[in-house]
Amino acid sequence: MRVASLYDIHGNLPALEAVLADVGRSRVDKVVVGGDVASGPLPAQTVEALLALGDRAWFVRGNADREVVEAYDAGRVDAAAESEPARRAAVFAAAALSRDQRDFLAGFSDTVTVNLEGLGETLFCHGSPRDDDEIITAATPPQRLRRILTGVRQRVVVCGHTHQQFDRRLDSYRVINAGSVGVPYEGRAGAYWALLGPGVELRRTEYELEPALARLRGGGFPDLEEMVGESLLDPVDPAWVADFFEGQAEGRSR
Ligand SMILES: [Mn+2]
Repeated sequence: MRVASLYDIHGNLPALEAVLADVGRSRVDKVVVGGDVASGPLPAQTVEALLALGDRAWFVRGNADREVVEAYDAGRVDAAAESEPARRAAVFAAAALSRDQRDFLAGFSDTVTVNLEGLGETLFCHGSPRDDDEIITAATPPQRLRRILTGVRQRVVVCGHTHQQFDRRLDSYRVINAGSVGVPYEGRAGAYWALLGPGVELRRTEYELEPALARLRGGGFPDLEEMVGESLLDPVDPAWVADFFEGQAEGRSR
């Protein structure tokens, strides 16, 4: 089995379309979507594109998918009333989704396990195997990563959530971050994903930013300029982002 793993799309439909075209040329058996699909500029259209994959795709729940469903169920529809950007994005998405689309998100799995050619049993999760909101980066200290991996049976773990690709080894484990399709923190624009089996290929798909931005701006997403600024137009330094996330992780270490 050979899979394309697509994480952290965040409502960036033009980026998703570019990646799906690339995936179509890559002879994969399945697509694993690693969560955080709708929370962003074009929520409903992005969910429709994913639904169209049908049984070619498996879905892992991200923290943002969970927050969108929570916002939908609580009847929160006023994004402007939310002071925090992630909550604002969740409410914006919840207000855009239909009941069927909400049910689709609510049906995502905590984790997905796939037996991959050349890699063996591989665990796909969003943040970490135990928590969809837990941070793992290229800079996560071995002691903390070892605690996170305690009890994980699979030798290969694929995660996302921090929007930056890596492929690292610790003890007998290989931990891979597939990167972010929609909101990468890579220091360079593009749509980032991973092709798994037999090897690990960290991929970057280019797409034309100007027409993409015009479509994204049409969605009325409140934090669009900040989102595309820090990820695509004037990308922040990836090492700074990893340090920033590690600082957050330090604050709630266990
Ligand atoms: Mn995310």
